[in-house]
Amino acid sequence: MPALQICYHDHCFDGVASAATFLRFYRDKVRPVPDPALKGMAHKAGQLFSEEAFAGEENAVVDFRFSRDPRLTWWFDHHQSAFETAADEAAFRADRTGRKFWDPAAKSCTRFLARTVEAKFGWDPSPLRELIDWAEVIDGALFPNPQMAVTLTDPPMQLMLLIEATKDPELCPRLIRELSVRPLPEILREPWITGPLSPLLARHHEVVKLVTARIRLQGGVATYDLADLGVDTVNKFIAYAADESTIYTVSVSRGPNRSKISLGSNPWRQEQRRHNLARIAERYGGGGHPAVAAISFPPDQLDQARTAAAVIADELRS
Ligand SMILES: [Mn+2]
Repeated sequence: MPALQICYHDHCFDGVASAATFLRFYRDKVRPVPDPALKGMAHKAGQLFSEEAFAGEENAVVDFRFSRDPRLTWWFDHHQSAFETAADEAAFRADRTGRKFWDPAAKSCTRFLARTVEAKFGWDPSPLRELIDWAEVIDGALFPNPQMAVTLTDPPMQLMLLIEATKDPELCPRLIRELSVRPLPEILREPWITGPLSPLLARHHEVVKLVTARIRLQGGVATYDLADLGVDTVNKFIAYAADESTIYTVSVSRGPNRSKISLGSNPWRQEQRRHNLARIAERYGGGGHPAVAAISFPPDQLDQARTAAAVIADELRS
């Protein structure tokens, strides 16, 4: 049994950064575990936590949903849709361990976690400063303009792409271990990062062109369907870079494990957002944040996903 197991939001910069930050904190302030187990978690239709999710002596979940399982000992999240049921939320509210934390107003789980354990346990976040700051920028979409989020000229933005697009199951766990002990800029120069990045960057620039060509903008809502591409995650900002008058995006994609609707709102036009996207997604069993959310369908229910996407796009136009 591993002394510590960390479940984190997989293929997400904030999920990876939260896991690295938690690992550093845990070793600095709780106990120096040599070899934690790291488990990437994905949203999907149906049961999220398998039996192996809580296989450690201590089990942490970061940037991902709450679980009532008594084996869960640490939890940090900032998703509005953190609780699958009212009973889960009641269990969180009744928790007296002082080790489970939720702030749906936090821009990133990473900075929320860092400032929480700094205040409650006297942890020093300064060795991970760059990582924490970039997680806040990326997960909070605090970019100065949509071009920065689409051209990916900054190395940490390229790392975001690598984390989102990699098919190597060892890459995120390795990153978490390295980011917990070394500064971000140093890791960004490593060949095991720059090597796999170059084909992904080339592919990214192709996808940007392809998505831009497919976008249909109507009534402030950009819709596009990428189900034929077989990609689970596509850069969220392409539509805003393509036409800055876009207020919402509704896209359909299909990865190996799910068909997915992604809902977004223009970070540079939040004053025009009239809908809570997490609430809309929750009606279909999905979730997220007021400004960005997603709905997972079983992989064979692409038609249902497309129908629901059309209904939601109409609702956002009204
Ligand atoms: Mn997050």
